[in-house]
Amino acid sequence: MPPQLQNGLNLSAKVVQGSLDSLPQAVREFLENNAELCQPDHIHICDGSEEENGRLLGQMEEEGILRRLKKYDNCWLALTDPRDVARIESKTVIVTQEQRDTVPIPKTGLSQLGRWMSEEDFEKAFNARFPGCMKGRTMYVIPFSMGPLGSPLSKIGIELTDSPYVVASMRIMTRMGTPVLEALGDGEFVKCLHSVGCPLPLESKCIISESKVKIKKKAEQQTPVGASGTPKQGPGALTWEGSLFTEPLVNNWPCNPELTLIAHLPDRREIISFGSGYGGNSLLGKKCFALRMASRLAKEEGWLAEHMLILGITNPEGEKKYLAAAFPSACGKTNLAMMNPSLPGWKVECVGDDIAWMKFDAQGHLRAINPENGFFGVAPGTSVKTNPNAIKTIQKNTIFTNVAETSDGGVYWEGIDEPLASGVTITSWKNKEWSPEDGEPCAHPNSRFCTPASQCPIIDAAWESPEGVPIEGIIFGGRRPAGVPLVYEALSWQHGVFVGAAMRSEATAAAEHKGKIIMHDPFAMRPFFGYNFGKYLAHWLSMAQHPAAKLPKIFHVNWFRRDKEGKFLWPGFGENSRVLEWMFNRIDGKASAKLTPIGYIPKEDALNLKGLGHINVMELFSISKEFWEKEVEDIEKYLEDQVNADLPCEIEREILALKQRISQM
Ligand code: TSX
Ligand code: MN
Repeated sequence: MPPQLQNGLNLSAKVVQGSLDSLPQAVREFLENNAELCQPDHIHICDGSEEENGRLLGQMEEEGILRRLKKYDNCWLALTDPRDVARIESKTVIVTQEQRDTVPIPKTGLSQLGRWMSEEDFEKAFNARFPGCMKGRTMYVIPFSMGPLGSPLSKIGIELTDSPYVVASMRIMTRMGTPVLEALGDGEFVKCLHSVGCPLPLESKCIISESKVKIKKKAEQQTPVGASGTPKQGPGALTWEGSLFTEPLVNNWPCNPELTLIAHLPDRREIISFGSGYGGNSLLGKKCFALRMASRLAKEEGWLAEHMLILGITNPEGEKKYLAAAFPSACGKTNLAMMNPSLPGWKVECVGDDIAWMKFDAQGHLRAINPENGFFGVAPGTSVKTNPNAIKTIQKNTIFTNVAETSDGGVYWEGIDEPLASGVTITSWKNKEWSPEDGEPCAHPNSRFCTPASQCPIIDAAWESPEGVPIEGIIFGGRRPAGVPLVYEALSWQHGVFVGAAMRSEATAAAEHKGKIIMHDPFAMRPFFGYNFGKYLAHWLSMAQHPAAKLPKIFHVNWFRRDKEGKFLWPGFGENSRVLEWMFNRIDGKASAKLTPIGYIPKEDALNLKGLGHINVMELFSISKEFWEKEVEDIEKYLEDQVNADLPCEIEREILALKQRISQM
């Protein structure tokens, strides 16, 4: 049968691996419909095998997409187009019938809690991008499981992509291949479609047929995909024909920054990503599925999908507990997840460093799985001192992106804290000879390692347990140079939910500001909410209504408080085990606490400081009336403005109660 007539569809693509007949019917239909639309030359159904992976890596090496790092075993370096280095919030949308299903309508200005696109605008944007977008390329079919295969807490997705980099990365970050299709059977799956948006041959770039001038203008304006939808320019005017713009690829990294769009359609269980190969935009199992889509599913199904690490901690008596922790960026979440405790006899083991799916079981235990299979971690700052377990993890089978390369085939980045052997030179992420005097970083600040979780020396024995691990404590945190004590414990579940909603952290401001500012990042989920944050808060509060729920204790930590000279008051890293010890004992009812207006803090001597040298405990734990008056006011303003009519009254009550307690200081 000629390929065009397969299944009666106008399918011109040739299946080069796997067979359509072996696919579950719904997967086959999903694939055929999109192959017809995107018109790839080839279709490759991924089996997930070692051989397949080896072939893809070799092929990418030949095409100059990857370089082998000869200093290590099966490690690779990808350098991206410098325009495609990070997630782009302004081009990430959730499509629902009603705007309010996606975001609360703010009192003033724009919502910072997500971006809505109407179904009509999405339809236009989709049709302007996908027809013919994979011409000359191979469409890979990636069956993947988020969570251990077969776990009742796991979910399956199928990603169609024209990027072999995505295939190799998804193989690390998820359980991928034929066993997933077998587990799927006729079950439900999330439909994921991804294209780099660069059909071949390259001279047929996407153009706007009206006039050259208009396109240029549009590109200069950098029109974001506004809350109101697509740019004014009717997307119907876009076509793939012609060859007005012949832009050579940068670093052999295909992407289409002008047309980048990452869309979530929760009602249809679909994720659609165009124009970017960068991990957060293209590895659709991670942020798109495991956080945005999953948080919506979790609300419907009565569980929690959270931006949290999971760790196991064992005391010298051999008793073990699991904790989950949410931190905004630049707080060292991966470092905590893989920490070596300084306290003698204590052990920390890693279940996951980024995402937790949690559900109360029939006994009322909050059971958590890590839906991922690898770590996609920020490289700069990772060193033998800050995270020895991560350094050991990435020695083999790892894909690095946008780090620098040493002339002996190793990796390099800011804060790697490794001396360079004499004569060894560095090539920066921009593929140029680099020296420290250049004034530019050698690695991109958002450069990454993508590495198998199984290689982590302290991976927890139960990290793939299908029933999940029992979470007894939840930690929120932030990078707060002033005002916020090292640790405090919430007064109740409701108060803990408020503490999550009130999370703030020091962040590098947008280019126009310069310097650091304290940003709101509720639950460390601000860019990842899959639905209205007000409804998300109500969902968290509703967990207390679960008939059998043994609610975990909720804590807030701040490793980053500074003294008047700007010095950190707390040594952090392995010494954070002292804070975890206090939490551990609080959960067991064995550690004493002092009630303050913001929550419980360790009572005199309850925090183990043995062998630490001088710590200014007074300053580390001081709670100033002046600071907290301002803090609660800022939080109230933010929540009233951003969550507005959708702010649950329980949270309003927590704000008032906190104000009251502070006023009585
Ligand atoms: O990851 C960090 N953690 C958590 C570790 C388990 N970092 C790095 C943050 C950047 C991602 C930290 N930085 C931590 C921390 O607890 N604390 C600090 C601040 C700090 C930095 C350097 C020192 C101390 C504190 N150095 C000395 O005291 C010598
Ligand atoms: Mn993350």
